[in-house]
Amino acid sequence: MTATTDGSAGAVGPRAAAASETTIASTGALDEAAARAAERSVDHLLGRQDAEGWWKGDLETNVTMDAEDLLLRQFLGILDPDTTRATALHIRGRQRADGTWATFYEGPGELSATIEAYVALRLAGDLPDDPHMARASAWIREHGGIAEARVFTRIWLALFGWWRWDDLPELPPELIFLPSWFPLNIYDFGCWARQTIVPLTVVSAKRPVRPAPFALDELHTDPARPSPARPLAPAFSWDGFFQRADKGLRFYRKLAPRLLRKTAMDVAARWIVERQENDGCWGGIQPPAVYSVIALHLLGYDLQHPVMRAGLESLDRFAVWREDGSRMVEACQSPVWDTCLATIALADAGVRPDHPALVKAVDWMLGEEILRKGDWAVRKPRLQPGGWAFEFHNDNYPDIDDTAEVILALRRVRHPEPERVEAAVRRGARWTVGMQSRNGAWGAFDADNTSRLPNRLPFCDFGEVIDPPSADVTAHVVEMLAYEGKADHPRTRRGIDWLLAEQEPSGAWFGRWGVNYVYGTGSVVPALTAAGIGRDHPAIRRAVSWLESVQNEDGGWGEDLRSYRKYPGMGRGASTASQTAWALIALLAAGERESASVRRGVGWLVATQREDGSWDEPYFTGTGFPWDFSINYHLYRQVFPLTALGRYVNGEPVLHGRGTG
Ligand code: R01
Repeated sequence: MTATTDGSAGAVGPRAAAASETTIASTGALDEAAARAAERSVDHLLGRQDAEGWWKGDLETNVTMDAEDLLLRQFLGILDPDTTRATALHIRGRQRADGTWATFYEGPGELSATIEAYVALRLAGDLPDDPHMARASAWIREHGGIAEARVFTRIWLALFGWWRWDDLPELPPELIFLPSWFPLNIYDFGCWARQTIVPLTVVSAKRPVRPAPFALDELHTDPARPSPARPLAPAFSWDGFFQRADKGLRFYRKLAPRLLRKTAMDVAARWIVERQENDGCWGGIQPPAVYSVIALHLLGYDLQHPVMRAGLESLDRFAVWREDGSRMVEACQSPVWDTCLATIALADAGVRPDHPALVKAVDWMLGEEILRKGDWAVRKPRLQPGGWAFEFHNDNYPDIDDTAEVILALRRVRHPEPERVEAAVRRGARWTVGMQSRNGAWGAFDADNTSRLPNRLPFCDFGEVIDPPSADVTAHVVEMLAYEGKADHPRTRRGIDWLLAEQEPSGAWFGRWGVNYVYGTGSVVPALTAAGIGRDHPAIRRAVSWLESVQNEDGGWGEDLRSYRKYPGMGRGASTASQTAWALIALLAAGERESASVRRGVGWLVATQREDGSWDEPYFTGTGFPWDFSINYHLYRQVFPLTALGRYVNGEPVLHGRGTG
């Protein structure tokens, strides 16, 4: 359990408006104010480094994490009053006036999250007639009730008999037998979905029901008929095909040879146990850990088994206990990502390359290097390991985004053992290049994870389940290779060509792992210019025009998650510190330092900084899955503004390692 280190309340609007008046008086005054703001931000960030050398901000998602944590504990019979009370306090605090819960700040009410939160509060003892509960259940019924919720939600309810297993899509454990060349084998799923689905095949084959402590009739539109039949899609559409396949699998379920099914579940159990991390978790993320614990439990692992004990203890470590007595469950933890971004930001701000804090950060990052193969080797069996994951413990799933940014960070520090750094960078860069997909770009965890079939499964009605190359990850790799002096390498050129082809007609790039076009564009422009694409190249000019066209009146930039849903939302939303910083980082890379747009943006950052050198950011600017799963990374509001201000004050990054630009 960790204590929270930051608050996140409050809006920045009024102060932002004041900014435009004060900052623009003269360039000299703005430059001075920016330098002072950067200094304050450096002090703030240095003060938040852990003694071991890492940084980590809270990773805030939504109340389904908290609700599922309680449901898991209820299912296993280990729910304790303290956890229940503190979790309920957090969930109640996130409910909105209309009775709903959203999956991001100021987002619309979301049916599945609202159902899960409601059920968790009932577990905590809140009554259906309590006003806040009645508001929620009325809203749920108006929106179709449990029948309209996502598959995950209905699985959770089926575990307690609140939903029928028969009314869920089949997910046969025999899936584990499909070889990696066969369509729809588990390696066609993105690693986060793969780790979730394998244990869920066991759960859905076992169909356990543990008696619920109360009924949930109030969440069905019609308690007598809980599952209206849905019409089938045409037979020769993909949806129609998979709907009929699902019916076929129901039939198969009754005939499945006992031994085959048992063997499949044994193989799945071994697959799961082999992937448990040293700290007891799975993949460093909460959902696979939750489902793995349930699956193994159903296969006879009792709660005292070392695998189970370690798994349950790891789940406790996802909880953040806050000063107000509430408890928030993180979906995962971001120490490697936060540490490389903080290192880059401090270096951008002019902190000495041999500053003890930076050397310590590098020491810690070097210790996190992953030197064994993981699931990625299924697609790249001859590639040698060497890379970084996002979390403390996730050796099986290093990712390309973290590896690229860690290398960029390592190169900014003068470490007393340069050969050690050099060797780690070489391994990481070679692994990254080896993970390039056939189209010349990079996904986050795997090469060529591009099959569209997983998305078609009736089971997969939530989130992204594949990991195709994206512009943001590809940009980070291109930027890293450019700083390694490899801008002209044919592999880098293919990445650059892919990026140029991927630019939208508007001039922006899509943001897969950050919200949204501001993140994509903020990632790609600095990469292209680092790789030698001229500042007057049409692609760069179009990106600059687009960024300027979406700048807010107050001088900042903001983009709402609705941009993932409808076109006019592109680049539009209340100004935030991280998104303003991304736009500025791109504009500075494009040579726009002296433009009015940059000065207004810098002015916004200066004016919205708090006394202690930090920024506030209630809005979610991180993306787990576009629209469905959003992340508020609590350190984004500190590291990205510092990089932007640092580059405004000191110019573009200067390397202290071997690489030449
Ligand atoms: C989840 C889930 O909770 C989850 C949690 C974290 C991630 C993926 C990638 C990265 C790394 C970090 C976190 N970088 C590429 C991002 C850099 C900015 C994904 C998912 C929810 C539902 C299901 C995540 Br189903 C499975 C997992």
